[in-house]
Amino acid sequence: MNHKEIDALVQSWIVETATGPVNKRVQQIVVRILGDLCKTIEDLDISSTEFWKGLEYLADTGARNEFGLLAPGLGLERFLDIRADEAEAKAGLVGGTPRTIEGPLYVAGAPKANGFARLDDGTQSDQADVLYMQGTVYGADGKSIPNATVEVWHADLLGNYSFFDKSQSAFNLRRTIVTDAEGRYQLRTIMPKGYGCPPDGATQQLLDLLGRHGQRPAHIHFFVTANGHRKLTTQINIDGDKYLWDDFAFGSREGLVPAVKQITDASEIAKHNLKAPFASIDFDFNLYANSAVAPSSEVDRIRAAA
Ligand code: MBD
Ligand code: FE
Repeated sequence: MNHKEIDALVQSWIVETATGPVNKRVQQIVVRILGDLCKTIEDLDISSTEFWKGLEYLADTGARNEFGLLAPGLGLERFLDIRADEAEAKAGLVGGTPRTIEGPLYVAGAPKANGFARLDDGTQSDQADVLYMQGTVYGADGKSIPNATVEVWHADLLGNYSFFDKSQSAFNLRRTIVTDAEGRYQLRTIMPKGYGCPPDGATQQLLDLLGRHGQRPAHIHFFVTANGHRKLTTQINIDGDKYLWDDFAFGSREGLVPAVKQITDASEIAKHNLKAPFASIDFDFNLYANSAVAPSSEVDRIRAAA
């Protein structure tokens, strides 16, 4: 069959059969994806067995709730970011802190703190390096923003996230920090480790067939929100990680790899209520003002909440 014949068939199945109200956007998308799929089946001579194995794979991915992991693993979440960057640039929004993927592991409702929060519950303190991270949230006018919200979440030493890992305490390594009068935030936590896809999961199963690994470098996630400004979804990476520029989810970006300083000065150690040297990261967030022309920076997707 040629592509024109396939298009005609898809029209006959999806468009010409409509007898009730049509959601034109859904119809447009279904016709396009169905047509592209039929063309793929034709061009690659996909067998019936291959087709059903593919459907079974998608069903398994859904049953394991892994579509949120497969999407970044295939580059799709990065693709949405590239398009969002392009739309912002077109709207004249440039120079802010780069966005990067949200990933599937955010949980709404983390405890709120003013100015400062300790993220870790102390369980892994024996094995972990202490990390302090601090900075200022700036608006489009270059002025710091008091009462901005910095939501932060990251993995533990095993690469696991609380809530999804039921062995961790509630909201371990998750907080919502409200900036102080100078627009500053500060957090104390444990230095995170990288994440690996569940080895027996659907995402890793496909990655194996593609000869790819399922590892992410150590990173810390942020949502930064403030009145009058666009929501920023981003991460920082921990410099020196073996997977820093080899992230299976394509989340690493220039501008999101701050220096990690080792603080060894005795008075600094004492000031932070510590007894040993610790790591420190300075990182500011630069937001864009709300824009009437750029697409919304709020992404409506189902997120866990606790
Ligand atoms: C993560 O921690 C993550 O951030 C992404 C994008 C995918 C899987 C695990
Ligand atoms: Fe993550």
